[in-house]
Amino acid sequence: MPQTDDNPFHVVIIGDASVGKSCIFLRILDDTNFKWSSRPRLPIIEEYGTIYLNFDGKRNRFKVRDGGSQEEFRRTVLIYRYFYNVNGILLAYDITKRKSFQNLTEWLEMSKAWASPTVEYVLLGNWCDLEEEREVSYEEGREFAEKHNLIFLEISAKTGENIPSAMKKLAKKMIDSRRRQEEEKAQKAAAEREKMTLQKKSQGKVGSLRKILRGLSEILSDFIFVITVFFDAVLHRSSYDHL
Ligand SMILES: Nc1nc2c(ncn2[C@@H]2O[C@H](COP(=O)(O)OP(=O)(O)OP(=O)(O)O)[C@@H](O)[C@H]2O)c(=O)[nH]1
Ligand SMILES: [Mg+2]
Repeated sequence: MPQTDDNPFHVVIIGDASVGKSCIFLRILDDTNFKWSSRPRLPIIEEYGTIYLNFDGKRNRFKVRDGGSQEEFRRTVLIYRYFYNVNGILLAYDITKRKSFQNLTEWLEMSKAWASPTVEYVLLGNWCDLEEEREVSYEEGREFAEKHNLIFLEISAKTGENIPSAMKKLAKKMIDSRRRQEEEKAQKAAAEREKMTLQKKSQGKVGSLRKILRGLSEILSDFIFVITVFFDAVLHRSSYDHL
């Protein structure tokens, strides 16, 4: 079995009420055993689940959270809890409800305000099984995603279409982003180490120059002392000679 990465990735699913967040969440956790029901899911306030996905011979752990109905927190500072420590965001709207698409800008702004600047996104146009009730075209979703640099997929929590693929795409982005951050950190640390070594070396050079100067000044003062004694002796002798 591949080695498991100890450091999990945190993912949160956000979007307007009833866009299908809880269904998407349950499908991500266990797509094969997911039981479809047309009844609304119980409003989950905050629910966590863990999944494992393998990439490049490594088993990666993902802690996924159903963002729940954040209405009561949305305009309060408590919203920070939804984005705290989050590496990836699944931002969902309902293609049969234009309002949920229009609210994406607000969700994006809110998440950017509270989440880490390195957070990765996948935009999900849910309910794509209901083509006849579509209010938001695929093109509109794609344009929004392109404008905000997000990966975009239309999905259906009912049929399961594209949901595992959406999670895999987000996972890959988060893994690449973490790798980049670790590489940048390692490069910074190496540059810092090099700077310290250079500083030590130049301090060493200045130190040995100081030692040489100190030695020279000692020799010079010894020399002056000898000269002074010599002339002193010569002068004294000439004054004794007088007597
Ligand atoms: N046809 C269809 N119905 C869906 C889809 N996704 C969700 N639904 C329906 O929408 C209802 C609400 O879905 P939830 O997953 O509870 O939505 P939510 O975003 O979690 O809602 P809140 O937690 O109340 O904000 C479900 O019971 C389904 O009946 C979908 O892709 N297609
Ligand atoms: Mg829900």
